[in-house]
Amino acid sequence: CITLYVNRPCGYSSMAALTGVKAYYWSQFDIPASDQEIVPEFSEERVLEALEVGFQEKRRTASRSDVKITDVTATLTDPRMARNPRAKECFFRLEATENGQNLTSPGYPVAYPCKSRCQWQIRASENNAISVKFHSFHIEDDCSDDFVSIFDSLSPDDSQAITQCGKRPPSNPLEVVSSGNIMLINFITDTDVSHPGFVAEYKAIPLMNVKKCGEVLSNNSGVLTSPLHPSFYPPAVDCKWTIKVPAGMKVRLKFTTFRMKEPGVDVRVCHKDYVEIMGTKYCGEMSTLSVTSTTNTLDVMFHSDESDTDKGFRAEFSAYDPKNPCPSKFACNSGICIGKELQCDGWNDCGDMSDEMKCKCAKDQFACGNGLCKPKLWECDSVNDCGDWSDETRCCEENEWRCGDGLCMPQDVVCDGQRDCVDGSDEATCKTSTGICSDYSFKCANEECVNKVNAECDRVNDCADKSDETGCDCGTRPYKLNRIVGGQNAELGEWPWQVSLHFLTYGHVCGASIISDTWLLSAAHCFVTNDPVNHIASNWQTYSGMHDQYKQDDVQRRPLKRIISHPDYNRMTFDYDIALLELSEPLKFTDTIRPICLPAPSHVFPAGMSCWVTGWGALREGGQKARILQKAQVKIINDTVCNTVTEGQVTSRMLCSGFLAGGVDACQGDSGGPLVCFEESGKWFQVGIVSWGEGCARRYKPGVYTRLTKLRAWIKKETKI
Ligand code: 4AZ
Repeated sequence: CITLYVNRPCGYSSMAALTGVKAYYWSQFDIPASDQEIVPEFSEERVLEALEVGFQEKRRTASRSDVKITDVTATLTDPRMARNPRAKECFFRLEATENGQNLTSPGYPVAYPCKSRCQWQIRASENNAISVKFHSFHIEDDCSDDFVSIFDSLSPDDSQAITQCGKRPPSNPLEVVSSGNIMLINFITDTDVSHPGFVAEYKAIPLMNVKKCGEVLSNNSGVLTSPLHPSFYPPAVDCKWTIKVPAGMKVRLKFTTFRMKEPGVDVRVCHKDYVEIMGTKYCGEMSTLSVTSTTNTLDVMFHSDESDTDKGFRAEFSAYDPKNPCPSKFACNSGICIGKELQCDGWNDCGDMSDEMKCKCAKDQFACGNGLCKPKLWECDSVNDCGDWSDETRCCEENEWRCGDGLCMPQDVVCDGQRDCVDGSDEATCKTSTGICSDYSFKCANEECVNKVNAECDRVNDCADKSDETGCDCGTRPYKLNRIVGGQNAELGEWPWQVSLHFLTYGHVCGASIISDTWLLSAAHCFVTNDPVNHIASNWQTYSGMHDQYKQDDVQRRPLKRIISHPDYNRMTFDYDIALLELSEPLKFTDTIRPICLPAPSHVFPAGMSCWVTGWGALREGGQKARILQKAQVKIINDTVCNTVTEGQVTSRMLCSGFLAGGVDACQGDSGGPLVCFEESGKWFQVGIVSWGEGCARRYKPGVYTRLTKLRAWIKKETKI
């Protein structure tokens, strides 16, 4: 059988007719799967029939003729919704008032029961909306097992639902607002695994505040935001702002936050929630969005439908003179102004590439097939810098294979069971070929060799003794996180292996990463200096689970017991810039404290791969250290290019990562911290340790990192990890 609900036949019972009260009624029908096609024909007549039975059973004086149905919607629904919430004493009728009150899932914070359904019906008085903020939310990760559905209605109509599962960090709580004075929350549970559940605060807020949005703005500059921003915007809202600047001027609008993401929405169409400007609809998540008007007025429309909502947007507008839009600067088509020197430099500074169009390529630049100019150095570096691969095509002869480091090899080296390219790219996409052992094979504990790239901790048993999948409780982060949250602040729990190292009274000095409950990894140059006090373990404190340098909630502080700097560390060249730190007492792993995976010596991180560097280091060269943990996305740079730009200063224990164009990099104070990459197998691996660089974020001066694959054996020898 399939289960069917008749959703929201908003009927008028005889009582309702007298008092003018609107009733929400929903009914469940089981229909044999073979009769599915009758669902669309589900009629008012059928609903009335079902109601009649109810009237008779309850011996009410009312009859079906007293009921007036105004709307019937019928949808197939999850059969688990049919569980009776009352049976488990899990049914609540709540009255939201202006003072916040809490609702909690049963069994919170220990564990909620399995195979149950709970329901909270929330009502507020007229002219109010209901706001619900989940202060803590941790249920099963898989929404097909357990989920919370929140409805902007009193009946579980899927078209008006927000469905959530998993775990959310306190820095990114789920917040929902109704469009009227009713809301329904359903909680379905199936798994046997225990999870704590949730606590949410619900309250009534004046509907006027919820619906208030849009106005005529006639200042020369200002800000506009989606309703209730930075909280989630309410469903079913339409707003319009008209920005009007003096005649002859134009409007520039720059979004500093933009998050209107909904599952199943094509961002090219935006058929659900969107912002519409000059006939274009915008939705999804964007880090850079700027628009300019064609006249002195600009209309901004905002629309949210009945289902999922999000944080919305914040945008700054300003008037500008179209005759001179960017005094002494370059005017991008996107409306922003950038320094003149950034034009035609191979780097997309405008965000819409307009600074890189119609350029005459200089002598040291490569002319891409699509008209862009890129530095010659970027040609054949395995990164698609032009966007059309034209900088990466004419690099080897036709019958040759090009390795990730740019070297050309005969085609037959591909998948011959041996790594001919230094980075293993010739074997990267081949099926496993066991047996043959080379420097680049993964070596199982029983000495067997696996010639599959990145075989360790990829959730597949490649070694007969399964040693490639042992010690793999690492490189995962428990919280559900958003990718871009504006700025580069990390979210709480996003990098649970990051550690802050404090020295004597100096505060944060270096970063480190957690590799086990008693060992951290950092850079030797943090400890081996002119002053021997730096190498005394008791002068250091380690802070794990830290996010904000000024806050210590849920932070675990551990003094150091021992510092092991690499014996070959060279203070002149920074070669072997690695140190192991033993903690005086083991860490207790939590949601915000977890180890990172270490790569096997054979692990391949190909050039061009996007990875992340994190730390509380300086926000720019010579600048102040960050208070909130920072994250930056950087690319692994090809070794030949790395060697060229560092004028031969890199050794095989080093690798470059960043952007040759500059702009994103590690800086002073990030040293010792991790450079991590996410592998398709679902785990994060540490590829490098922040080591050195010429300044920070300078052009052609990427960050240099200690290459962990080369030092993996030393780590194992010292720690047994
Ligand atoms: C430092 O002084 C440092 N741009 C760390 C990283 C980089 C530069 C300096 C890379 O700790």
